[in-house]
Amino acid sequence: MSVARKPEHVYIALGSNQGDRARYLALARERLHALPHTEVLATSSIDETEPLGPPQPRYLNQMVLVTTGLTPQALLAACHAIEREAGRVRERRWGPRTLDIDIVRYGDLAIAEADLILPHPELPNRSFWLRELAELEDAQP
Ligand code: A4P
Ligand code: MG
Repeated sequence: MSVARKPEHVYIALGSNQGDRARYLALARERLHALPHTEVLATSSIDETEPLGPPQPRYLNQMVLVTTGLTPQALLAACHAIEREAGRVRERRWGPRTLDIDIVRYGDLAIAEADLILPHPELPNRSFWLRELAELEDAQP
């Protein structure tokens, strides 16, 4: 994993709508905290939300604030590895999943690469993300 940056504050969105949803969110929080040069600083409360996209079970959503020295690409790869550990099978876009981890904001970075767009383009459209983000920002000293 490449470490090429001074630590940045990163907001990461967790979502689950299959299996033991709360346990998958807990697994994600634990694994993120265990990543090198990474610490979970704060966690939002958990929302139960109506599914966006095709009909599917309701989601549990939660946002976490981490500080990390990992590059955005290294962090994305780590998030995908945690999703795999949760047994996620990629079937269709916006379909049901045991665990989804999206990087919402990485410091002030704005990039649009093939596999990583920051800030996450859906942020303005997801009321639960906006609520969770505001909760974490309010909690900052
Ligand atoms: N990717 C690009 N930018 C990012 C980023 N900032 N963070 C790429 C994470 N990934 C990013 O994602 C597809 C690709 O997006 C990744 O390989 C990565 O390179 P994916 O997780 O494989 O597929 P996906 O999750 O099905 O698609 P996408 O576009 O990530 O969908 P979302 O936004 O994750 O939506 N309803 C409720 N209520 N709550 C939810 O959390 N989530 C979804 C999935 C649908 N409906 C929902 C919820
Ligand atoms: Mg995703």
